[in-house]
Amino acid sequence: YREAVMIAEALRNCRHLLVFSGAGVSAESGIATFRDALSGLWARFDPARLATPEAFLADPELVWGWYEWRRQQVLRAAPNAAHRAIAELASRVPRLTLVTQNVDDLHERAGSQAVIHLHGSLHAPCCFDCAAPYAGLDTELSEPEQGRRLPPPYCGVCGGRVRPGVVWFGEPLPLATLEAAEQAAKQCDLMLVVGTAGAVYPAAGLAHHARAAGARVVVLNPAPSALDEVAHQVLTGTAATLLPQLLDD
Ligand code: BV8
Repeated sequence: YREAVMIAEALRNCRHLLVFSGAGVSAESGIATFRDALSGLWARFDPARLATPEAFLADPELVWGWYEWRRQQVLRAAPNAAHRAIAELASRVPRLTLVTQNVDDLHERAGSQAVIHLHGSLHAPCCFDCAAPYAGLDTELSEPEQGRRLPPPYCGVCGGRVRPGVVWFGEPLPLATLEAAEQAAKQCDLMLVVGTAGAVYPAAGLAHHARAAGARVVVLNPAPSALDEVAHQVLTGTAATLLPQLLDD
């Protein structure tokens, strides 16, 4: 508890707060994180192998079905207390930058603005060949619980296959997005690392940049993470429990 009081104190005095979120923030909205076993049709796949351009080219229907099943989960989910607390924090500090690794829109639906999505979004599909945005996704999905293969739609501009608007393993992050995140990491004086295993780069590198630039780095996670070693403080607990507490102190 003393730890939380120390952080509440740091929050009151901070100029620029950087919040860096991972799949753990959406866990309490019922959205499975990468490390939770995949279910149904994809149970036997390794997500890091499925979230690649190679997997999509090898079997577009398997991969597109997986993303549509995940998009349905997001459409059916609601932001939780962690998303709401992060949105509320923006009115408690002079400046807040929110950088997320998540591909859902729960931060936005909780009221956060100008969210930096390092790994893209489930809601922004584009053409695999010409990158033209695809606007034809249904918002009413009826994917079976155990999932199914689905042929991806075709691009209206070039006829290529539509892909999810996410950054796959082996693909570069959008440069401007990454630069904006790295800028915030270097300028912030307090960084909250919430709900991420911190295993994926270059995203996880933001905590190292913030620490090197003199910011106070605090990890919030129920389990040990790869970023505990770069943190000044580690708060053990779930995001939906810990973040609202920071607002109360
Ligand atoms: C690139 C979109 C180069 C897709 C995602 C060896 C060493 C270092 C790096 C590499 C390496 N080999 C390869 C690489 C590079 C690779 C990488 O980092 N691999 C890792 C696995 C080692 N990175 C890349 O490929 C990146 N690109 O490097 O390009 C390049 C440059 C130029 C030209 C060409 C190429 C691209 C990485 C982006 C991948 N896309 N997402 C999709 O979503 O399908 S990453 C994806 O997995 C998620 O976005 C998330 O960030 C990540 C991990 O998922 P999870 O584990 O579920 O989430 P998280 O890590 O957040 O863990 C859950 C956490 O929540 C846990 O800690 C848990 O304790 C906690 N938790 C659970 N419940 C709660 C909770 N916390 C709070 N409250 C709770 N209730």
